[in-house]
Amino acid sequence: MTRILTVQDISCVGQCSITVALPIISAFGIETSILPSAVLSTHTGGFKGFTFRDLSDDMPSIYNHWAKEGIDFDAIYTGYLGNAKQVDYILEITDKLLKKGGKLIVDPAMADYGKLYTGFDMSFVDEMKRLCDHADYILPNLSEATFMLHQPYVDHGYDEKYIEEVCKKLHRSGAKNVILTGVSFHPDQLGVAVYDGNKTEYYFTEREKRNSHGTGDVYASAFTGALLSGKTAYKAAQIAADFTVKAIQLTPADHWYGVTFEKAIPFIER
Ligand code: PXL
Repeated sequence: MTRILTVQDISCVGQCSITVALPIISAFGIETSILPSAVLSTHTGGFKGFTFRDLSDDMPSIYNHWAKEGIDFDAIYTGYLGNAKQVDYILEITDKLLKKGGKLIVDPAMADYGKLYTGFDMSFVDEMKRLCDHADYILPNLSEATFMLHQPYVDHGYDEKYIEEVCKKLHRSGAKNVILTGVSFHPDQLGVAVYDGNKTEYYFTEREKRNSHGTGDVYASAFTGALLSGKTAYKAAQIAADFTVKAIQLTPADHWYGVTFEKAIPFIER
């Protein structure tokens, strides 16, 4: 039985991070253990006065207990982190608890639309980049990728050469496979570039007209579930894109803080 560990926050309300990862990865029939990076009353994208408890100090005792119990994982999938010092903890977990041949999947969840999420700065970005340099798969959106490369964010008007250069730079500094989301060469389309160190493959869907919160987490969770089910990275990227689009389509217009991905789960290609 495949068992993975996901490291990201618990946003108690908000349809993101762990509350999204658990049901989606479970839908692929994969056991998912959690290591919460922080507990927030809501996510940070539009709610005011949210609570935030950084769980960094609890992490070592949690994973040291797992080490004593002989618990290990087929993959480790990380998302939103509560503090830059968690990068070292994740690298230690990878070293101690990731099975031989297991995969480290990093979604550097920290920015969107050219802006860092509330609470993050460039020193956090540089630490997240260091984590990405150790990963088998990274899933940055274009904002996160350009922040990590210290390049200006460009939201349209670029070409394939530009996208491939972004992927190559991230690959050159260590990430083995780059799944770059939020790529668009045409206003009506949105897609993903999948770079494995040799070739770049693209997958596009019709662009949904609204901006939705939490879709990066829906995407990365579905990618992880599909990849760990034995799909290729390209096929997993495609399954995750189709699922995310379906989730957006099934979200009522007045539902502002997330996507109702729950309704799309029966449509996941497995
Ligand atoms: O969806 C990414 C995410 C995860 N966790 C928290 C967030 C966000 C995005 O804003 O605020 C706490």
